[in-house]
Amino acid sequence: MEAHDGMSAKIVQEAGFRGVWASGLTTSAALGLRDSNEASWTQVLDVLEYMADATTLPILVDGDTGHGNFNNVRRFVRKLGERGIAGVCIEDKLFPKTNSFLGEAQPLADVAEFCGRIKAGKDSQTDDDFVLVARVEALISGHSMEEALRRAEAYHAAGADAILIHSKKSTAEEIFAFTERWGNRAPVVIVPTMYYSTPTELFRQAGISTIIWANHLMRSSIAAMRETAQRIHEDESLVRVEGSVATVKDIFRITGNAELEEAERRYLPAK
Ligand code: SPV
Ligand code: MG
Repeated sequence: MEAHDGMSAKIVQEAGFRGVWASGLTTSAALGLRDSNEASWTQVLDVLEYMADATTLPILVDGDTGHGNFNNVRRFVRKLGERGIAGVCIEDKLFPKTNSFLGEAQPLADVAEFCGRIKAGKDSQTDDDFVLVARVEALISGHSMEEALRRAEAYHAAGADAILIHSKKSTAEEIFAFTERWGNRAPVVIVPTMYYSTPTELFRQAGISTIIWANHLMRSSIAAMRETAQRIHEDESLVRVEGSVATVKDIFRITGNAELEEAERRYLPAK
């Protein structure tokens, strides 16, 4: 489940999910930026540090294109390791990236060059359990299923732990066509933002390993924040919003004030 800061990471954990997707789109959006590598990779790391502190869940980071070539991937993966991040997903496009749902026929990375990014990432992990997911953009960019499979195979051979096959179709047909021919050679990850009406059970039956619900906490917070701001602006009063927003007490609870009170009893001199 998507998160974009410490608070949303906590909410993902509270809801019972088993992992956090640190989305590039929504982490950028939370900073008021476009999903075009406008935030520097160190600014992304800073956000990830807050997220990692906020949750005990594994975090899969959207590493975009890896922020450059193999050398940038190496450094990025090392720094993720220092922050206890569980894995990274890199996509076979060029820096600076453009969100997959914008425009048509975005240029793809050369396969051999992208395999170098994958190998460099895997060689730089500091924890044996660190996961590198290789994201295939061939279908999104208008290439054939053969090209998607050729790329997935090459990325798997280069050491990717899983393949994210991305699609912007409104049905999951091409996802199922891919999984049928891929045959679970490596775990498959999907992002059903556009083909959201397909029942999850069908993805399970197709052997898909992981589903990323990629942006829905950001989108729900935009809707909620917009409504609250408009109401307060119109009414010049809090009366209409008080019943529908989270309480201040809830903020104290989520951010762990009870722990701080307990620590104060342990560490501050008794009065
Ligand atoms: C993201 O959440 O930033 C993703 C998924 O990469 S998508 O927006 O579908 O490209
Ligand atoms: Mg992204």
